[in-house]
Amino acid sequence: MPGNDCSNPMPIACGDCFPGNTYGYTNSHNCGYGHDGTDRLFELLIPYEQEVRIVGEADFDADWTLATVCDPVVGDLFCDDFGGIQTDPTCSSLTHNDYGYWEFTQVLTPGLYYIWVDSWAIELEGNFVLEVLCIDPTPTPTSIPTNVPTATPTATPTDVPTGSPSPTPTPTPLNPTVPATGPVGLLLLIGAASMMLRRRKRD
Ligand SMILES: [Ca+2]
Ligand SMILES: [Ca+2]
Ligand SMILES: [Ca+2]
Repeated sequence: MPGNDCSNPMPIACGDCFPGNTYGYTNSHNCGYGHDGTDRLFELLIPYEQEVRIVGEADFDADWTLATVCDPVVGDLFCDDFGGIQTDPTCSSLTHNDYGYWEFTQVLTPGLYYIWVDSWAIELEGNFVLEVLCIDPTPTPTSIPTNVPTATPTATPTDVPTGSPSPTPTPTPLNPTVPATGPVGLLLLIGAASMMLRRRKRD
């Protein structure tokens, strides 16, 4: 019978939501607390380190085991009657037994893990749902170096004209017919003109 004991565990993977039952299974495992009844075994492969959340519920008094080895008595990560915060698996429509649920979250290193859906007493069987959710580790943010000097843009050389420079234009005199007088010359002209006027008055 697939998943009855360590000779034939049933694979379950991250993201799986598995509805099943324990009818017809035998008692192959008891890690020490409850676990006296029939049980069903799943094998979970964790390919790389991630946070794994396992949610289970059953309509009978199911007990739960998570172990790093497949063994009739080992439940080194979890071995209990029920545990965690009761949560409905996403694919479940069961009404859970008050002692038949399990919620477990832990970061697991890569490897094979074994989940037993067990039962409290030998005569207990029933329906269960087991769901495995895995969350990839948050990437560690690479430290952003502060004060990174901004690269100074290299000056793009402008095109230097190769032709001969244009000749500097000769400034054109404003009024070439009038000789440059300057302030002194202007005073002399005024003086000469006034003298002529005076002479004319005398004549
Ligand atoms: Ca058992
Ligand atoms: Ca079994
Ligand atoms: Ca239980």
